[in-house]
Amino acid sequence: MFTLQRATQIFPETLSADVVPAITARFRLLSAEDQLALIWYAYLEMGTTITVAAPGAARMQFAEPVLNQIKAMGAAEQTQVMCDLANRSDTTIGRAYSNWSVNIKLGFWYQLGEWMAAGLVAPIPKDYQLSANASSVLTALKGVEQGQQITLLRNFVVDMGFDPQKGEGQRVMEPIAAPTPEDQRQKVFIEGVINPTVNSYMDLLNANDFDNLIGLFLPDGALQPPFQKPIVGTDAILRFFREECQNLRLLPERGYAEPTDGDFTQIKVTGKVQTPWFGANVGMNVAWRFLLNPEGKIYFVAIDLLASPAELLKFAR
Ligand code: 45D
Repeated sequence: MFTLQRATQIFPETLSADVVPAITARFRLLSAEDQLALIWYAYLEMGTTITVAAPGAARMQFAEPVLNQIKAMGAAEQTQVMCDLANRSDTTIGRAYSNWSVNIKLGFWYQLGEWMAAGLVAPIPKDYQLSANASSVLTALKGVEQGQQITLLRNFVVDMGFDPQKGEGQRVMEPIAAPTPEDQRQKVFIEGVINPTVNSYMDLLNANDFDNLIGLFLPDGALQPPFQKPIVGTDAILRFFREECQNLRLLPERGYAEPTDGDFTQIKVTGKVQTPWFGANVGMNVAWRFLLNPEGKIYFVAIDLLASPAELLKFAR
């Protein structure tokens, strides 16, 4: 029978973007000053081809007190706060930051970036010289696909701050928007796959209908986001959906299904995902690897960020 460990290994030929954890590991070894400057240069350069959507007020309200506190500081103190975040130092702001959901963290940095550009918050010094290692990490980052670049930036932002509980606490998250009304929902079509669970999964996630979406999972089911450990159990998965999956756009293209041990079914689907931060500007190439029990409930699903567009078409037998 399937254990979670075995489930994670279905469709072993799927090549995920290993450059992302590799570049992230090299980034972590850099000094805080280098980290901030590198992100700044990468962010500026990306801004010439894609624009990030300004976060709405509902998202920003939680970061606002800290943002205003930083804006009121002198330049040296502002730089110190940003370095402390990058260093994961134990500070009041570092602790507040670590309790925010991913999207609040991104919104916080979005605002700081705007203020740095406007001269309201200490910018990266004009004559700042990246170390040789930092330059090489920046070159590596510029060389990967756009979907991989934004994943890297997101990783960098998620890793900052000081979390004494290592993510075990109750996170502050933005309010949950109402699901899309039934009559405005669109249905996906997946070439090669006719499976009601998989289609419902895509359609319900696209409609922000997390309460019905979670009903597709077995109570001890698991979901594995890109480069993360599986999230196990419906309580934890539902929380993850509410916290990180609002307004995603799933654009599955094709796939195939086959029976496997114990009357389970394994289904691999490839396609694109868009994040509300960049909209249709960036399509991330992903694979979904589903393992369904004989009743069609989800025991396991992994989402992989693919190494290259060629992976979209690869279905080995
Ligand atoms: O340090 O089926 C400055 C799941 C300089 C769910 C800055 C999914 C200083 C199930 C520039 C100011 C979620 C798994 C910093 C599917 C400094 C499911 C600012 C997949 C930090 C399909 C930097 C979803 C800034 C996926 C503002 C794959 C950076 C979603 C902003 C992927 C970066 C979403 C932003 C991604 C990055 C979003 C906004 C990768 C956003 C990335």
